[in-house]
Amino acid sequence: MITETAEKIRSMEIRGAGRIARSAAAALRDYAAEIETPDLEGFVSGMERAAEMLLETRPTAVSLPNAIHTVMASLAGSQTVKDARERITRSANEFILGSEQAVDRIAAIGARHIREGDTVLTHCNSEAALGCILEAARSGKEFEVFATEVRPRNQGLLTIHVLNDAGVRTNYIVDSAVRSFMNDVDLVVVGADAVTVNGAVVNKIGTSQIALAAHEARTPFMVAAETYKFAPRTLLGELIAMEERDSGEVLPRELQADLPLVRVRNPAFDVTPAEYVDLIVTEKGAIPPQMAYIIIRDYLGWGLEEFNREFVSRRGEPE
Ligand code: RI2
Repeated sequence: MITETAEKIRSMEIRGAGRIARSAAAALRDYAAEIETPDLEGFVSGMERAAEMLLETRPTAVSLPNAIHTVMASLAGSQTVKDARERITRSANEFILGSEQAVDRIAAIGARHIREGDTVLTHCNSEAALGCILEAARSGKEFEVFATEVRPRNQGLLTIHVLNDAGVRTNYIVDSAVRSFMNDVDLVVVGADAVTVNGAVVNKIGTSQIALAAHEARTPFMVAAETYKFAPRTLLGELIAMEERDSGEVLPRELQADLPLVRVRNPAFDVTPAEYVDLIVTEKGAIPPQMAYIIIRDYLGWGLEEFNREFVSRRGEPE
């Protein structure tokens, strides 16, 4: 079960930062129910191995470690295997429900920023970003969307199907056409895989170019991100690992074989600095990117004490 979910996340059969977080929480819960061991120690080490396996699948979306650590933290203080199992189940279910509610809340808040007659551009296939667009459509507003193709995995195809089914008029463009249309766009809405303490947004490759084009055209750039996509460890100077996927996704390996001097690169994400982001819509409200630390402190529990504890545990006591 764990190996199956891990493989689906790695191969992107399960994808999207929120979805992978929820499916990891569900996999831990289901694994906890099936581990057969009479002693707590065996149970905990089995769960730790499972957590490790899920953590290794994809490195960038912070929602994944945040979900796994939340569920695993519930094991602290458990007395028996039964108790531990119940804690994992409760915590995983709470995470999944909280995540679904967060996406709904973000949709409600984000939709207000889409106005009647607007042209909205989105990139990739973000549940949180699309939620805002779909909610605006549900509320009866008439507007138009530009959706990018999103090479090399073409997640834009998923997006245009959803928009079409929801009755939203949509233009489908190749990634490189963004700047040509930017002057017609009133608002860019994208999701996030991670948000750092200084408000930088990590999202699907191409996002930062779109942000640059939006900045140049003075088009507002809005990010839809649940609080569990904020990365507390960036407080310690930790960088978000950028996934580079198999080059065969960009150019079939057979074709690469004829081009010995060509190295095909396939970074899956990029970083948009805070200065290109106008608004981050979270389930707790919309914030400017400069307020990212408030989310990390107030909702992810990383205040001064936690920072110092973690800092000392890495570097040792100061002299
Ligand atoms: P939600 C996706 O990553 C995209 O980068 C998308 O913008 C982001 O996760 C957030 O998606 P991938 O799994 O959580 O397609 O909003 O690599 O669905």
